[in-house]
Amino acid sequence: MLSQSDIDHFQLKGWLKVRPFDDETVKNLGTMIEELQSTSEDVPWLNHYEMTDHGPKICRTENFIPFHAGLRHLLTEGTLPEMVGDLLGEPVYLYKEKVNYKLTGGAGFRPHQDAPAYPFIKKSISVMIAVDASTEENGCLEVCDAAHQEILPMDDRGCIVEQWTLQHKWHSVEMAPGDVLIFDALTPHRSGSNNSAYDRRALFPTYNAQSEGDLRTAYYEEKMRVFNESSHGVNSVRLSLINDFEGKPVV
Ligand SMILES: O=C(O)CCC(=O)C(=O)O
Repeated sequence: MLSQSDIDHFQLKGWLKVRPFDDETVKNLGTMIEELQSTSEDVPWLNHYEMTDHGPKICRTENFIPFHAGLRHLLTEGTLPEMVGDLLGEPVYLYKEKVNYKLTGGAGFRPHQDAPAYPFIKKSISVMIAVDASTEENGCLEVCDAAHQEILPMDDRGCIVEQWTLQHKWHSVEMAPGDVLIFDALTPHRSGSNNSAYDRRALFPTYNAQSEGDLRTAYYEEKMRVFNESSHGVNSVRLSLINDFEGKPVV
């Protein structure tokens, strides 16, 4: 499915942008994300909210594949897990899944690697599937090339220390709806806030090697255990086991 030059690009740079889906699949993706977004009351999955200059907004939905057959199919069968398996060198399990909405006025994410936020696994790969166009103006992802060999020095939020961030070159990865960015859990990335009039919704599944086990349930149990025991403080919205999100809480 991926060419050798795709695999070489991923191994060298720590990320790869591809466009594997037909128009129908991209259209269905938009419809499925609308379904998640518009069901806000009494949902069996996990929704998170942030306060923006335009009022409270949903910022993330996660742990939804047990309840949505279409998204379960997209994330666990066929193209996506096969491509990620080609890059990881063996078949993969879905480790976790989330939608980051970044609606107009939504906040960005500090420079970080995903690996410190992912217990139980040594190696994982995340995927960003653009639902809306993702641009510099509405807070697209920015990455550092070829810096995915090790865990980098972190601050007390679990984010990459400022000194490293300032000394390395970051570049934007703009995406059209349906574009797919695959990146190593050690690839440094960050994103700005959405300063445009257009939402920037994206679906992010993360996969681990099957040889490490099927750990999705264990991941969400651990995440909820930690969330119930501690917080990032009253001024933060807690989305992750690290404190990378810059959004303000809804009070
Ligand atoms: O959605 C974004 O802009 C960045 C997402 C991200 O880095 C994360 O959720 O860890």
